[in-house]
Amino acid sequence: MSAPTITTVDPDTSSEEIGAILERDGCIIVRDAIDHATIDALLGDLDPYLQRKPCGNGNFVGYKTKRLHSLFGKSRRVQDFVLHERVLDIMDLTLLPWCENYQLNSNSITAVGPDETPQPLHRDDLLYPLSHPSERNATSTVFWALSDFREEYGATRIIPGSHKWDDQRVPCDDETCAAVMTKGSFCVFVGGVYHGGGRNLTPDVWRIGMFTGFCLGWLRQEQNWYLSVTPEEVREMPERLARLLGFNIHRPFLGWVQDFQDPYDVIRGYEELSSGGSDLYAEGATRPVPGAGVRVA
Ligand SMILES: O=C(O)CCC(=O)C(=O)O
Ligand SMILES: [Fe+2]
Repeated sequence: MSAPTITTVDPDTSSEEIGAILERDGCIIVRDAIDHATIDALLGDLDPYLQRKPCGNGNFVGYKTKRLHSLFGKSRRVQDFVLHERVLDIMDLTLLPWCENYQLNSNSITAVGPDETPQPLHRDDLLYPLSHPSERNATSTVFWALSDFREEYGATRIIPGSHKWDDQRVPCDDETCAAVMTKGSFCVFVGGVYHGGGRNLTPDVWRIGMFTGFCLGWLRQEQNWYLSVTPEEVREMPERLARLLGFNIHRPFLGWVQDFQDPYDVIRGYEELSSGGSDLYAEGATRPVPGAGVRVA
């Protein structure tokens, strides 16, 4: 059997081609998708926090790995990665068939330090009690290389095609391949794909990655953004970002405030637009919303 590989494409590759690769492998690398100046600006903002941050203390989070969360308050550059046009195109492909809108699930730095041991192989959709294989993806993770990802630096290991495995099959290390990619590239893997951080064999190189994970719009998000960003920050950020964080409604009835209002309207102070409640969403509850893929028989 030939060794598995992760297909790498240029950022201008067509969505059709990317979609076909993702359907087959559940993962893909898009090379050189963001410029180094943007990455360096991000890392410059985050560096004081990363310096202070202790390493983890567990098999999954690592012992020589630093994880940094709640990044929106730490750098305005984060949004360039979350709202990256190609990233959102790919989320449209991997999540939009099963929801009306998807949302940000998690957004963290994982900086794998010298001498770190491999993270256990896992599926990111382990958050939810799902069986595999599934006709739909619950999550889709984008993993940005903020430094060069080489195998010996601890590049993420991935098992292409493992989104099609059932829950009995146990992943083995020799089935993985390293997501080798240059700084500025990103790797995408859907929720059912087994992966894990790699072993860092170097005495002095930190492998720095940032995941921007997304999930279906009708699932609970992994990170609670409502307490991670302030209302003032939400008012100042682009509407698309606010909606991705969950200041949004998923029809027919998820996430409304007060009189069935859209939380984005409420946080922007549009309370006076309240209609006093309406049957608009109630009607949606008795029939499927076109395109939403929600079964409400
Ligand atoms: O750091 C990595 O390479 C992968 C991290 C990861 O998969 C996770 O924490 O869920
Ligand atoms: Fe993961």
